[in-house]
Amino acid sequence: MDVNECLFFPELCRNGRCRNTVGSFSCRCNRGYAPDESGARCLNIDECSLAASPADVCGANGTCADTPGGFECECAKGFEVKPMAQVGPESRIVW
Ligand SMILES: [Ca+2]
Repeated sequence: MDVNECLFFPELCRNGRCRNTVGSFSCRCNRGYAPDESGARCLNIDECSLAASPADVCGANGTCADTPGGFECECAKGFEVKPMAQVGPESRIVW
């Protein structure tokens, strides 16, 4: 019989959605979160450290600040924030 891991372990897929599958489960992480090594939790993506230089994220006139599930650009005086793409991968694990 299949066990619904999602109901059995409420901590699964924190910051994401747990989906029961036959014999396993999968996490669908919220936007801005990526699965950890086990695939059972979703961790905040540090967008600022993904780029070679924080200036690549927010430009030369902005300062990147990582936030849970996203990031913010603090702009130098006279500059505005422009919307950017977000990262939201999906993971599956099999037991
Ligand atoms: Ca983040």
